[in-house]
Amino acid sequence: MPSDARPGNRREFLKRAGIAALAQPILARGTAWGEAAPPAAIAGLPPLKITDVRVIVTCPGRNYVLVKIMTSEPGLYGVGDATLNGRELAVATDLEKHIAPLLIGRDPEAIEDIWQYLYRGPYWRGGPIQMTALTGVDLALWDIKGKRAGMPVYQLLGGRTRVGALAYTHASGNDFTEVEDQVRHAMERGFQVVRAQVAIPGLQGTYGTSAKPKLGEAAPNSPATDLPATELFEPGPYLRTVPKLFAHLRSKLGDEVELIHDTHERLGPVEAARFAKDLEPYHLFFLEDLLRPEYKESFRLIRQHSTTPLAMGELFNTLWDCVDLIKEQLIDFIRCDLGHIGGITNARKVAALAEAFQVKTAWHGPADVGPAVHAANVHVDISIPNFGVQEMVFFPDVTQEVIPGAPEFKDGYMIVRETPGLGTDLNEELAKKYPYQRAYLPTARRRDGSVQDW
Ligand code: KDG
Ligand code: MG
Repeated sequence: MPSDARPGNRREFLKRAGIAALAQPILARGTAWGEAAPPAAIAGLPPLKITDVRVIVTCPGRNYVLVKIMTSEPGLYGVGDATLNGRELAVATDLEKHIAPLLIGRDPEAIEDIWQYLYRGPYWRGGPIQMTALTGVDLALWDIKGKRAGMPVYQLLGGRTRVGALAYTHASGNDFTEVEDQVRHAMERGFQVVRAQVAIPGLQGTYGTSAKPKLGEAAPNSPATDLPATELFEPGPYLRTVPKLFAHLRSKLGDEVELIHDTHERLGPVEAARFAKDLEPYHLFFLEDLLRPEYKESFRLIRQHSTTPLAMGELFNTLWDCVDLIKEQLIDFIRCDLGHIGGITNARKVAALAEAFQVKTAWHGPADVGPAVHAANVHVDISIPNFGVQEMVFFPDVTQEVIPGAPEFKDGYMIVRETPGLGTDLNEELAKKYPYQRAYLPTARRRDGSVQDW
């Protein structure tokens, strides 16, 4: 029976609203005129209400935004992550000033209803800032639900489909030998899948490598402060260098290790098609994010020319961003960021859509989303049928002290904690010792000074 259909609650609500004559089921949902939905009694447990929403911004190693949702049950709270790299304070303000007041008094068990209310309710929907804020709330609510049920979240999603989530890590270097050494190192640690990036000769700073623009080499509008560094990108040297890297890696490491490369949305359609074709002989696990997210239709051209498996999606914010690429089978892996697409609630829908079209998941898992997102990734990974691979990071000790409970890496797989909820937490007192520090992602330009996607 739907929670709010219970005779007692419904009568009380209608009486309060003074609209007994309009006693239609739709009004009994309780959200009309700003009323919070009446809390439900579930399996003998008393009704639950959200009593407080705390937003914590902290920098244990790097900036993270956390959402802590308190409930009317003593000691029961959930923690979500709402970190958006370089725009942390915009998300924190959205949560504090606009979203928190809407949540007080609501039933935290009604996750889908709250999700819909926060997504469609404000009319001006979507975008990375609002969708990251929504993720923070969504993850905290799933955490509460799991804790209340006494189960890890993956159990609530249908239970296990696999023992762990096949994980990949990053290898990079200033030259091919350095990258090769790092791939070997990752393989020794147990990784079966490794992403490989190399510095491009002649360019200042290369995405995914430690090659940074040298001081004094940065563009004049990029002073050496905590403002963004400027990198230089040219497609020619990039397109010539990367296939040679993979030729080197295959000749030195053989065929068994699975290799990934991230283009970071930098190429035009013909360049991308040629690049995917040039990489074909090296049998990549996938080639990631070839094009800007605005140009999804150009994936048709790439598909016509190459059998290199394609992955796309870390900049997507909605289910609808994914629809065309999936239903036309233009990609092989959908790699949304659970932290920026509205959390577990939306990821499940993306995964189900992908399942229908033979597309697998490869959720984004960088260091700039916090442990709660990484935990959410793995809860979804191990409960869906069409999981592909999971990007992961090893969080530094300081991050793990402030935000404990990130999933663990074991023999090539991510293993989620068996504790109720997401398995992650927040040490609020310790978090205060690490205040926010302004930081930006780098930006990029072409040789002629024009803006290039970073
Ligand atoms: O904030 C930007 C990073 O999340 C992104 O550069 C990482 O592309 C990335 C990846 O695949 O991990
Ligand atoms: Mg990427």
